[in-house]
This record gives sequence, C-alpha cells and structure tokens, in this order.
Amino acid sequence: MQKQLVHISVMTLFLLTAPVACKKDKKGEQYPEKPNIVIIYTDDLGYGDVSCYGAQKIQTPNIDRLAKEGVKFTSGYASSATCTPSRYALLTGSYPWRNKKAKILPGTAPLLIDTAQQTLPEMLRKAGYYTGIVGKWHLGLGTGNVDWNGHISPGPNEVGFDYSFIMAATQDRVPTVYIENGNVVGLDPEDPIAVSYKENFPGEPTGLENPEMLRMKWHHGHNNSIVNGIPRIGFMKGGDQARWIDEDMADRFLEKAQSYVRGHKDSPFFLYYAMQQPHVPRTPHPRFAGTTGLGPRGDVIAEADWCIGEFLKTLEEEGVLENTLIVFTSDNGPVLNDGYYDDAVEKLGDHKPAGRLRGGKYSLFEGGTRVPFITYWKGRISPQVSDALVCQMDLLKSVSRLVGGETTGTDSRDMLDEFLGQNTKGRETLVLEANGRTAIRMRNWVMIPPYEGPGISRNVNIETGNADSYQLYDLKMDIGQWENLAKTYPDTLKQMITRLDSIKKN
Ligand code: NG6
Ligand code: CA
Repeated sequence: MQKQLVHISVMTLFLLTAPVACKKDKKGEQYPEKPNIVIIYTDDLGYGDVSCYGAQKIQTPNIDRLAKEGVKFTSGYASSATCTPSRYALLTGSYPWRNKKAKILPGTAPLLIDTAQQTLPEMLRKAGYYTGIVGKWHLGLGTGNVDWNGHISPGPNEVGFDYSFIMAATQDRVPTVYIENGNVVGLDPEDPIAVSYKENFPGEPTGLENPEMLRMKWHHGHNNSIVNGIPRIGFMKGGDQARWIDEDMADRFLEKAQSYVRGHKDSPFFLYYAMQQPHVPRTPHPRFAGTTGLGPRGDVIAEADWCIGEFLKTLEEEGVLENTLIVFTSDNGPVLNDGYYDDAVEKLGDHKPAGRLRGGKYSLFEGGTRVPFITYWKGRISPQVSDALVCQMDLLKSVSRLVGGETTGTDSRDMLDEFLGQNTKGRETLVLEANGRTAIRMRNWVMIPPYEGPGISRNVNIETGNADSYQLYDLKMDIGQWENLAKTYPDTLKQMITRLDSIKKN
C-alpha cells in the first residue's frame, strides 16, 4: 500500500511537471518560453508595397529593419483576399470558408467568432499572458442589435482579449468611433448614436444627396453618411463628440499600442496591433501628406512604417524588445481604387503594389493572399529569407507550442521552426480563398478551379481569377501566373483537385 502511494505520488509529480518540462528544438533552445507576442497587421498592404519586398517609390525603413534582422517569408499568406475572413483565420486558426458567415461584414454585424471557439488570445491568456487588441476589428460585435450607447458585448473582450481599443469595422464604415473595452470613447449621453445599414435617418446628409459637403469624392459605394467630409458605407446619426478624426487615427492607435506595452511590460503580453493603413479612406496625418509622391495611398504606407518605428522604440525603451516575438503581415493584397477618387491610380507611376504577383485584393491570383510576412525576435532569430509556405492561420498552433499552450484540432499547422528560422520546410498545401471561392497551393503549384463570373472586377480593376476552365501554375517558374499548365500536367492537376476536395470535406 505504502509502496503504491509512493509510486502514485512520483507519477503525479511526473505528470504535473511533464507539461512544463522543456522540449528542445534543433538548436537546443528550450520550450516553453514566454516571450511577449506582437502581431502588427496592416490592412490591404500588398506584397510589393514595402521596400524590403522590392518597392522603390516607397521607403519603409522600419519594416525593412524587421525583415533584415528577422525571417522574411516569400511565401507567407493571409488565408483570404479580404479582411474579415483573414482576421477570422488569424484569430481562430480555422479556414474561414468553413464558416459561411465569414465574409466582409457591415458595421452592424453580430460577433462572428463564437465565444466558445478557441482563439489565439484565449490560448495565450490561458498560458498566462495579458492580451490586447488595438486597431481594426471587423469581426462583428454584439448579438444582432447593438445599442451603441450602452456596453457593447460580446466583442473582443469575450473571445480572449483582456483589453481592446478598436474601430468596429473599417475606416470607411460607420460607426466612426473608437470603442474601448466595449464602450464608445467620449460618448455624450445627450447625443446618442444610431447606426443603420438599411436606411438613412431623416434629415441626415449623405454622399449621394449632398456632394457639396464632400472633401473626398466617392467612386463606387461609399455614398451614405458623411463624416468629416468623407462619405461612408452605412448610415449614422449622433455621437458628434465621439467621432474619430481620420487624420489622427494612426497616432491614436500608436499611442494606445505604446501605453499598452508600458502598462504590461512586466508580465508576458500579447498585442494584436491592427493598423488601418492603407485601406480606404486614405487620410495621412499632415506630417505625411505629400511625402511619397504617390498620393495618399503611398503616404499612409509611409505613415504606417513610421508608427512601427515608434512602436519599436517603445519596446526598446521599456527594455522588452529582446523578449518579444514580432510578426508583421497584412490581411490581404493591394487595391488602388477601392471606392474613392484619391489619386491612388493617377499617381501610381511605376510602383507595383503586388510586386510581380498577378491580381490583388479580392483576387484568387497570388496578389490577393500572398503578402509581406516577417517574423522578428531580436537576438533570437538568425536573419534570413525563407521560402517556406506559411499562413497566418498557423500562428495559433505555432505560438501555442512556443508558450506551452493548448489547442485542439484545427486547420492551423505548427510552423514554429519556420517562424523562428530553424527550418524552411513549410506546409505542403494551403487553401486560398477569395469571396468564398477557393484555390489550392501545393508545393510550387497553385490550382484554381473554374468559376463563373467576370475575369476582371470592373470597379476596382483587379483580375478575379475566374475562368471557364481549370488553371494550374508553376509558381517557381512563373510567379506572375501567365502560363496555364493545366493541360500540360494533367496528373498534377488531378492530384490537386482531389486534395482540395478532401481538405474541404474534412
Ligand atoms: C467593400 C468596399 C471596400 C472595402 C471592402 C472591405 C464597396 C463598394 N467596397 O465592400 O471599399 O471597404 O468592402 O475591405 O463598398 S476589407 O479590407 O475590410 O476586406
Ligand atoms: Ca483588408
């Protein structure tokens, strides 16, 4: 009996200590470790929009620093060619096309993530992290009929974030207010907010009816309520004191990101810094207006890069840079005219927002989902360029191994070694999505099934990837996807069709 007890307690001790026991990687480093984790996420920034990925007309020295001293991925992907689905995949580790509701959401959409679903911040919270989001949310709020004047819930704070300072949807959608931990910032109860995506509020000016009030002209969509002279998507009334000033948004988010770091530097923290640039409406602070010669789109990219530099300085000043894993990436590829006349097309010159990639935002071609993707951990990652195939969705599983967290079966893959620059194996396959339509990348190949619909989305002037027959491209030889090899390699085509089907059924 006694012997058995001793045996049990030794076993218990072993079991208790086992999960904490460090696993060694190839370099003999020990896991789990609990560095701070920061994801810097830009909005609509293309593969060719930053100088470390080849841009010449825009200089992004701070992002370049991350690339130069970290791992610069050449095959790093968002799950999707639009925002909501990519953010859903990043936070939940699940393919967004498995959830039919994971489409670009209006500002009044209910919370898309189930509060019982696993999320990256929740996993980190359970592993002892303080978790926060500053910036763009766009994953819905509430349960269907939000009262913007009360406590707005569920939202980020109910799916794993201890702290949130967000805009609800996008800079071009109402409500145009900041929301901190579920409460509209600076709201005057005497001037309540009402929001509708169905109809205007009597007497409120709109872009369609009051062009004389506009300082930015709409090209398609974007002709509902006018806020700060900019016509938006959706109708909004009230909340005058609380409305954001577009030109100040970058500074507001930066200040919040910095104070978050200062306030939580002593515990491991996670920060999802979701910047609004270069999504429309592009409203650089006057400090950046006109600085790139590319118009507001170029200027807000320069502004975003500056913010990243300031943010890095804060990490340095607070003494935590060397203990922070930073991931820099974008939610989808680039678009020039996304609904406003803002000189993005006229002043483009020979700048190539998607680099050598075909298509852009909304597209099933590479330009839609292949984005700048950098991991940086000062003193810990040996600088390199990696061709490993990785997706933002993989951060959940990978970070979870790093910190000794827990995840259940998902589409997320453990790419920790790739993210830390310890191997370049990467995924074998990845399903890519645009507007609910899917394609598959497998090793150096990408296959796009036939889809109905226009080959070019006229308003934004971007190739969609739609075609009558199967498309197969060898990205190693043909990164621009100009030569369809579907007929030349029927076996590869078949294999990829089967593979896509089987992943979608799982
Ligand atoms: C589209 C908007 C576009 C942009 C996009 C969302 C129109 C005509 N176009 O519906 O301007 O807001 O939604 O972009 O309204 S995303 O990066 O958040 O996915
Ligand atoms: Ca986006």
